[in-house]
Amino acid sequence: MTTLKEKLSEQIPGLREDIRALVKAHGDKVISEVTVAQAYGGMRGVKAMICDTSLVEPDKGLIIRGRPIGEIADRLPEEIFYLLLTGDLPDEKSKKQLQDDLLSRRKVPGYVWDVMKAMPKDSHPMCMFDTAILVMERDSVFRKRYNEGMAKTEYWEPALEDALNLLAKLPIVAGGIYRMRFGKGDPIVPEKHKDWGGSYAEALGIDDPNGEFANLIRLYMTLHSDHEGGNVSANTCHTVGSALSDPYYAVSAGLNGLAGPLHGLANQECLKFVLSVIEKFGGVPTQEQLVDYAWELLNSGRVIPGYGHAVLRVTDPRFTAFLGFGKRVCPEDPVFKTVARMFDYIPDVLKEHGKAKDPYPNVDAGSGALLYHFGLTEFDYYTVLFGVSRAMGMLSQLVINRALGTAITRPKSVGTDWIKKFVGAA
Ligand code: NMX
Ligand code: MLT
Repeated sequence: MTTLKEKLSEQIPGLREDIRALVKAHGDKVISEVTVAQAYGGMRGVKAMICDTSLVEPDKGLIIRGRPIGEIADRLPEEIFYLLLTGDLPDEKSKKQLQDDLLSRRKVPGYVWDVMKAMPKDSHPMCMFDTAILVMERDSVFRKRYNEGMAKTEYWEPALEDALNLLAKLPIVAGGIYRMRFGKGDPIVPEKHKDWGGSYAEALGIDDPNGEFANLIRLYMTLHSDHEGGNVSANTCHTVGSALSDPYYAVSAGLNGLAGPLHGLANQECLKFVLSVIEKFGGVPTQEQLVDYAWELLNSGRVIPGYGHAVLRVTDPRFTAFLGFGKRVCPEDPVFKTVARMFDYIPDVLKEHGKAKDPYPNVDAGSGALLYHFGLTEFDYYTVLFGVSRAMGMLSQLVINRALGTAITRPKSVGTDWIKKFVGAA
């Protein structure tokens, strides 16, 4: 049995030396160049940051520490967290130790609930979630130790403490926000499930007679855990953390980015779209109805939520995993059937439209239909689920960055006048 901390303590000196030697020997090699279009276009494709937890291959999708997500989708999310951090899946004893550790840290301070109750009743659940994380910042071990004075080589240890404390509390906080915001009752302290994902399912308080809802939440947590370093939430978290702002500040900041409709909020937008289609046509739409409606949306200058990706050029394997779950658990559900039908026809519409570089579904295209099937119908909440899971990726990247002494992020910006002069434009 090796605890996360023991394993990291063993690995970190070697990793530091490895990178030091790599930069010393090859620091002047060019790995990327930037065109004017990329500078104006969200830096798409520019290789200018390091992330060792996972990689997104355009033709394969998410690969966590060398393992394609489709091959590890049945693993518990806490196993994935261990994998993200260390590069290995935990053995049974190490997994149990991590689960027990998280259980022992999960008590949510009472002031969090006071703040949540004081927020306007129509606050977006993501705003509540990000705020809850931010108010817990007062408990940051990293900030306390930094103020006391610690060596750079020690940064990762309190960062890991914060990561474990935060991760342990997130399912309870997020479950409580769901219940509070949508009038479901007081927050629940889970008793039945001892694993992290199962505890979250229980904290939501959704009726789960055969355990499939808990299975869905476990799968959801595993699939959304990480997506390399350049996506908006990870990149934001990375930048904020690089200033040595503690993990509470950094994760809350990253999640504010996840709350945008082009990023994590696409899951709520997608279900809204699916439901609007069903309402418009009085049931699961035919191919013709679906295609016409998609064109109507595109012609009015709107995006089809859940489709397209900045990196992927194939069907997102995370979508495929959700589709497989739906086929097994609720193949006849009209909302799920509509999602599956969209998958049959929307890619061709987007290809014909010709704008989106990736006409295929991403992770957000199918997840909402499954949550809806189990009675989690308040789709304003869906991005919080994404956020609880993505905290695993952001936190593991943060801990590794503090261990490796990653520099403060500070790229150079230039103005449009500079670009014009540079390219010789009039
Ligand atoms: N529907 C309609 N148009 C689209 C779509 C789509 N699903 N995807 C891309 N386009 C358009 C895009 O708006 C852009 O138009 P314009 O030239 O007028 O600005 C053009 O196609 C080229 O964009 P791409 O280079 O293909 O995409 P980009 O890398 O800029 O953006 C997304 C990627 C994911 C932001 C984009 O595909 C999108 O807006 N998708 C819908 C929202 C969504 O599902 N987001 C979730 C992403 C996953 N996540 O969980 O974060
Ligand atoms: C993600 O999971 O973060 C999204 O697919 C967006 C991205 O990778 O850019």
